[in-house]
Amino acid sequence: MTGGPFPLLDKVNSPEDIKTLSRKELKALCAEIRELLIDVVSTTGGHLAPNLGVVELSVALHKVFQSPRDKIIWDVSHQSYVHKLLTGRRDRIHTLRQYQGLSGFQKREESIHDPFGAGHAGTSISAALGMATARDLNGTDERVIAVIGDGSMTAGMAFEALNHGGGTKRGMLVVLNDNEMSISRNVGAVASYLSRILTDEFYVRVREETENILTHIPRVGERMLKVAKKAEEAVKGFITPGLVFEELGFQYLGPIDGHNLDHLIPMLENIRHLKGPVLLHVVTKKGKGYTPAEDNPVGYHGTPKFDKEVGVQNTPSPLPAYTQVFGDALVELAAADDDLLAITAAMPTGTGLVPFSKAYPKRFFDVGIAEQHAVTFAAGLATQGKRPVVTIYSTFLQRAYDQLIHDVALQNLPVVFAMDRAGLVGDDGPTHHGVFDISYLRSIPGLVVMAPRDGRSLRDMLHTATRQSGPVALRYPRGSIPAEENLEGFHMVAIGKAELLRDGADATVIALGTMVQPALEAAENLARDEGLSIRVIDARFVKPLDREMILAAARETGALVTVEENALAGGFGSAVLECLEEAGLAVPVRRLGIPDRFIEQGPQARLRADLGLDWAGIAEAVKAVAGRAADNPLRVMAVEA
Ligand SMILES: Cc1ncc(C[n+]2csc(CCOP(=O)(O)OP(=O)(O)O)c2C)c(N)n1
Repeated sequence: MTGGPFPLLDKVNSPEDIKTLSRKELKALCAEIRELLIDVVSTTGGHLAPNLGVVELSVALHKVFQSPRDKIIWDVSHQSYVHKLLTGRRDRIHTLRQYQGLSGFQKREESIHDPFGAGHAGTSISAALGMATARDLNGTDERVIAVIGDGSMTAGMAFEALNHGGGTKRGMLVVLNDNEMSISRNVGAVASYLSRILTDEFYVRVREETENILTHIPRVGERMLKVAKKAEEAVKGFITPGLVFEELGFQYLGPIDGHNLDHLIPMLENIRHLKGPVLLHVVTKKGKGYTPAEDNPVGYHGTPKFDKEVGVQNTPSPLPAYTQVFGDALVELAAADDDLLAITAAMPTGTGLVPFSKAYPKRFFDVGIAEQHAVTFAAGLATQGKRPVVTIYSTFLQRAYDQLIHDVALQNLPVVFAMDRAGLVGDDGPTHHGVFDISYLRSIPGLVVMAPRDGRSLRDMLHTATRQSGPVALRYPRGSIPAEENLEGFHMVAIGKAELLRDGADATVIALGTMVQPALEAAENLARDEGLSIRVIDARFVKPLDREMILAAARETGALVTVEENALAGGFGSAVLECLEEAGLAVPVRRLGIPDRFIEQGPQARLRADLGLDWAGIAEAVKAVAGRAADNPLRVMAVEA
């Protein structure tokens, strides 16, 4: 790694080490941290812009509070890299998001300074309130701090927690890190409200005066602060910028400049002594200090490796990503169907909806980080004859499980769930792997669940999904389609029909989605190297299952291997076993998929290989069952018949 030197950072092994640094040294430390962040993330990839935005805030929090005794909880925690640097993880920072390296998020197993793990948004205030409540029950006096971005503040859970916290009056600090951005520009009424606080001329004046009052009194006790607060209220009259939070029972302070240590530190020192719930509104700039990131905060929210001198380059990959194939297909389908709508929960870029949002702005809805609302909003639209496509990462749809069952499926509403990032996602790790959706969807009556094996089938499945009279979910992975394909036109796919891709007599591999390609390669290799004749079926549907083709394969080849990029518990292979059991067929079956544990971070190919989800792993499993198939009386009967 280049860059540096980092004379101050080199001496920081724990938050204690920054307590003695002068304000001047702390500012120099911030500059070193910025340089190191750019260095590291340019080689590892990761959430650069959010972290550059919280350098001073992280330093100020650790200067003032006593971690790990005091609990600092970062919402989502994609912006916890600076916190990691200050809490003894500097020597491993180059392993960030790498296989067996530091997580890109807070993680309890990783450090005593990480009191709560995350990856999904909107959980920090609830967790903080839980800790504050436990503290009060225990009769101890540690502080609890939740740092939440304005984007994550659009999550319903954040408001549920504010509502509860404001009512309980327990001591906790919520730092609202407001950079006016979610991943994309933040949306909704709260975003407009916060933005009014920042830009309205009156509020700007108030802010300046508030900052003066609150940051220029030397270390004050609560009584002094109350006086200051009174003065502040007098300045503001009836209109206080944080009225909404005040009404929810939080003492609102700010907004203050989150890049100014001379304001941040005294402010935190003062409010440390306050009792009850406090919300400090801090204003920061995403990407602060690195021009390419300041200019393109969306691109640098989460970035692949890049050349730090020139910034991120968009090197077109030879094959399009599934996300892009989906986004393009949706735009095409929308041209022929005025009722087709697209909904995202704060992920227009990640889900490939930007072209749709440009082509059909009135039919595109970014609802904020509000997956539950997204699903029921879609249900409402569907009752009125609209065709909503909820475009969502598999892992985030977990948030809306009851909405899926209670609001969509139970009423048999034609909502399409386009689930991106299904399967192992790679460097984001266990919080983001989309490996549960088959299990959690398969038990819902009336829901069609399918998975394309390539770009062509993704287009056809999407087209088919938008023409059903009930709910449909389709899952597709992170990454590129497997080969160059003809991506023109659309064809209907027969619901519940699998596809026979290769005939064979010694055993059958029934694969789904991403696993079809390696299954074909396994069959190819087994034919060449072992002389085995392996049947390969693309299941296409998890529900309804093509029982006919599966039972025929069991009878005719005598042994089955199922392969899926989903939890084995309750997954596709389980569905096949149930199908055999219902038919009274007993044949050797091997199920390949995700075992009953959380899967670490790492390159997708590596993780798949470790789990036997590549052609070699499939071939192994096939060899193990094919031998047993030969002795299976069922198969003998089938062959004789
Ligand atoms: C439940 C959930 N939905 C979506 C995401 C994807 N996501 C990660 S960070 C982020 C934006 C967060 O914005 P904000 O809280 O303002 O933090 P910033 O990056 O701007 O500092 C989103 C939408 C997520 N992590 N969790």
